[in-house]
Amino acid sequence: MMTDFNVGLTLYLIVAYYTSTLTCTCSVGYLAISEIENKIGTKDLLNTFHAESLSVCAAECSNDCSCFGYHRDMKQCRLHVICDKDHIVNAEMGWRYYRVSQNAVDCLALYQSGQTCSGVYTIYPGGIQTNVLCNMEISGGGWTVIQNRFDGSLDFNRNWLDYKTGFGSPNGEYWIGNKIIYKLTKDLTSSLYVTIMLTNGTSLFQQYETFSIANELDNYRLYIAGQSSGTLGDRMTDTTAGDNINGMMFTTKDRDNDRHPNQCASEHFGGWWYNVCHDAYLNGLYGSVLWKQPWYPKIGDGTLIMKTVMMVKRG
Ligand SMILES: [Ca+2]
Ligand SMILES: [Ca+2]
Repeated sequence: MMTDFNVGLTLYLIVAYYTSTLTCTCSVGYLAISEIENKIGTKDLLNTFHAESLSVCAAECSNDCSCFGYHRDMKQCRLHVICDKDHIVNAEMGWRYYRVSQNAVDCLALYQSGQTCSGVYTIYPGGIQTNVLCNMEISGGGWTVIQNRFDGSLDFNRNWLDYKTGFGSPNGEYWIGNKIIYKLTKDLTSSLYVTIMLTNGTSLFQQYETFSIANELDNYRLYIAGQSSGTLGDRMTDTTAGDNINGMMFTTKDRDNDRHPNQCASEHFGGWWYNVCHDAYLNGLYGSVLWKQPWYPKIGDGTLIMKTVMMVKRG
């Protein structure tokens, strides 16, 4: 019999295991600004105080603070609004400056500010605060995960409002929300990276050079262009006229925007950019034969799929 303590301990060990396997040798949220080393300045200085370590100093840099100086020998911390050659001007040995990432628009912005570990982050696409999973490893890193499924614990047979605003959690399965996908991709430079891991362990992918969706007035219409490459093969656009989902509006069980005389979302149990209906579809019934043609003909139904991920990155 397992006691509560043992359950707790087991959970702790699982968490510890995953935490340790996810640990990588990368910076933890601040990037050194090499051009202003060994200098000090009082312009736009917010605060100065004793800090036992660099990370203690960094943790105090929030709100108006975008960067900080730290002196390792004196254990002094200086929080600034701006750290550049115009602000930090007087010579004083031992100071190093670091920029923290704040209000990043997406995972690429985080990656470029030095956040090179995959994990859950807060981003602000179009100013909307959103917690997301960032993949900082695949194909150069900086990918914002917009769809993540791996155990079927989350119901994807949702209505328009759910698909619009998003559902699930970045710590588990989720759909980021069409209004967020619109914000993330509206500059028309984003790529889409699709991963499907099969139940037999095989991992397949497809990358699309340009991926974006319209705003809600145009029902989040899908726009795909440019090159496509990968081991899945392009089945979003390279298929029969009635299965090509490029240019299609989004459809949910309560909002029929597809080209089928009936309703694709009701027949396929999930929201998507249906035509009449599709050969590529990632929001079906997890683990079920009723998830038809997830990536047809390579993947015939949902029983073959362990995991799917969709993620985007600005070009
Ligand atoms: Ca219809
Ligand atoms: Ca089909």
